[in-house]
Amino acid sequence: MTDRTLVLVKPDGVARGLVGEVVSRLEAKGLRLVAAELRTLTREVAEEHYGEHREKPFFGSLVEFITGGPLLALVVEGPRAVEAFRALAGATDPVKAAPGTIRGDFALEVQSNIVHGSDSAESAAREIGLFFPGL
Ligand code: IDP
Repeated sequence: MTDRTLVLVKPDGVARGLVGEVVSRLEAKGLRLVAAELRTLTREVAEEHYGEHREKPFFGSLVEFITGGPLLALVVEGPRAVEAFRALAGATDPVKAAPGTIRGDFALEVQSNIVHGSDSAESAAREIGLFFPGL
């Protein structure tokens, strides 16, 4: 059974030159690239993508951050792709993320945590539709 998930190398990860590192890790794990595009998000797409956080105190700052420069949007596939990439990414708070994970190895701040990965099959379908309509 092959699943798909949406992965973002967020603007901090692109600015720090970590695109190759992230792609290398997910390919090494066995996940396959289905789509890839470097783009700067509009506020509308960013607010839709993070819609579940609309009421959170960090929402405005999160939208500024995610629209603040180019990000790399990826669709990847493989067995249990959602769970597999979340394991590679590590915990949301990089200080709590285990060493050996992307966030655990490369980040210190909760907002600038390098990568996004869909958190469920339902989120993946919604997010892939938002970023790559028609895929
Ligand atoms: P996830 O990215 O690990 O799924 P979520 O809780 O869905 O984590 O949060 C989405 C994103 O919002 C995080 O990756 C991070 O960039 C940002 N974020 C989460 N919590 C905070 C916070 O307390 N302050 C600032 N930014 C946050």
